[in-house]
Amino acid sequence: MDRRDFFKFGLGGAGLTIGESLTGSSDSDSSLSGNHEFDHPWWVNRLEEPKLPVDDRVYSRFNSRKNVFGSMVKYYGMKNLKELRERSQKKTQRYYRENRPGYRLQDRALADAGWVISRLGGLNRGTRSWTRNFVRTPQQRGVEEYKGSLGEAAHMIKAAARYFGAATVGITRLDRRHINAKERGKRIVFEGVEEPYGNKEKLVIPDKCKYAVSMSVQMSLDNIACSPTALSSAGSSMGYSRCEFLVAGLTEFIRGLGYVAIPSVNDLGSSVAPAVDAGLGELGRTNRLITPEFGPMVRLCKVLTDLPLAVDKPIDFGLLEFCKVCKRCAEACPCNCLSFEDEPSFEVKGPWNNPGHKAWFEDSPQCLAYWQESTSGCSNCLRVCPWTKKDKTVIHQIIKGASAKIPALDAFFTSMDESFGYGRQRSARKWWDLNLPEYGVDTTQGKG
Ligand code: B12
Repeated sequence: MDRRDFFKFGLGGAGLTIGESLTGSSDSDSSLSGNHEFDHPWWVNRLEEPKLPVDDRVYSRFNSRKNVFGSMVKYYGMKNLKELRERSQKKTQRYYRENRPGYRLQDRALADAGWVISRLGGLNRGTRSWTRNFVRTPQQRGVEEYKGSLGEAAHMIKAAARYFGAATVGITRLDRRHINAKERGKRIVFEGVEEPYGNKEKLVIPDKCKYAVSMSVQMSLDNIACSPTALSSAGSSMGYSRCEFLVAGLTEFIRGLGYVAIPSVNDLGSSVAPAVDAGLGELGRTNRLITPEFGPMVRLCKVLTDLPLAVDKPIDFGLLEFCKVCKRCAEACPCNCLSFEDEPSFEVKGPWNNPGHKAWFEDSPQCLAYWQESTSGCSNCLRVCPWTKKDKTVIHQIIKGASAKIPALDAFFTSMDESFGYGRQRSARKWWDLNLPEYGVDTTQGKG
């Protein structure tokens, strides 16, 4: 039986029954009706607290120096690092000589070029400057700052975020513990000031910035499917450039309303934690966010603001239970860096993790070392995740809904997904012949 037949005669029939009964129950459940057009599919529940707990005695602000990029020499040793880089360079040259698909000049040039807009910004720099760029203030226009109810303001911000390229957007009260304590040698502090500012020692966030707008940007599945090659890296780099455009646009918009806005992509603090709080998704076995709409195929960014906004709640779509039995990301990891433990835990793998939150922590130095070994980065854990799906066929919606509501089916769905060949590496040579949509992503996906 092939995939089509299976859907037609097999689970398709059973699935429709499950789907109908689940859909039926959703109508009467007011907690699922959510807040207007940006809400998730019907099978997603809102919760008061994220499912994975935080230990308040331990969880605190992270020094970004401890992540793998900040402490390479410490985690690998100078000698190993040098050898790793030399090996990587030699391999890169060999791949050029072999004209190996996914590692040719055009593949690598695409991956590099994908960074083009991202490179215009950094922590309080360029497109991510903490001060107004060019937008005119209400004062300059001779009017008062924007005034709307919390709900109206949130509605407006979400519309603007979508317009600037967000796939999904959520709002949370800012948990300051998610903001790095230190970055690029500067302390990040909160002070009772009107405007954010920076000097040689510190970066200052005004106390009044109490909200975080968390946003996801889709990555091209056709690119990530080619992991681990330069074409999958192009999926990441393009995602970063689109995040850059998104946060730059949204911050200028908020400033134009007369409020403070601080843009952030990878800098400033965790992008994953506020996304969990704002209900964009759940933390998965990858130790990354998995969304109901796009699975793990999203990059994340955020904007901090003092514009008063209605906030969203965290979500539950059965992901935690799913990840407990699936483990495909861990199996597909070429450097064994992901956890195979059944349960997430407070126990960190090393100083590169921030203790005090429950997760499936990963061995990050192994992951980054493999980026060198592969010569082009890696996204295997994203490629194989059963939540990574391109189409929005009814059957996938039904399966996602069934998984959200009936965890006992998770193991079955995982094995079916694998036997149907989902998640296999695709041809990097053929990528160039695909008739891709804009930015390589289907922007109508996830809205069904
Ligand atoms: C440094 C970094 C890495 C390092 C590893 C992290 C480290 N410990 O050094 C390396 C380079 C290896 C890496 C690899 C990858 N990364 Co990375 N990485 C980052 C970065 C820049 C900083 C993260 C960090 O400081 N971690 C250190 C501490 C905080 O880690 P931790 O304690 O283990 O916590 C992790 C999670 O539990 C969560 N988190 C942190 N605090 C809290 C608190 C709570 C309460 C909760 C629930 C979660 C949570 O975020 C952390 C992610 O590392 C973030 C951007 C950002 N600002 O968030 C991107 C980011 C997390 N990475 C991302 C991705 C996609 C990847 C890769 C898949 C690569 C790729 N192809 O794009 C792999 C996945 C590897 C894996 N599955 O293990 C995305 C994740 C998007 C998503 N859907 O969640 C991010 C957000 C970048 C982005 N802009 O989109 N990454």
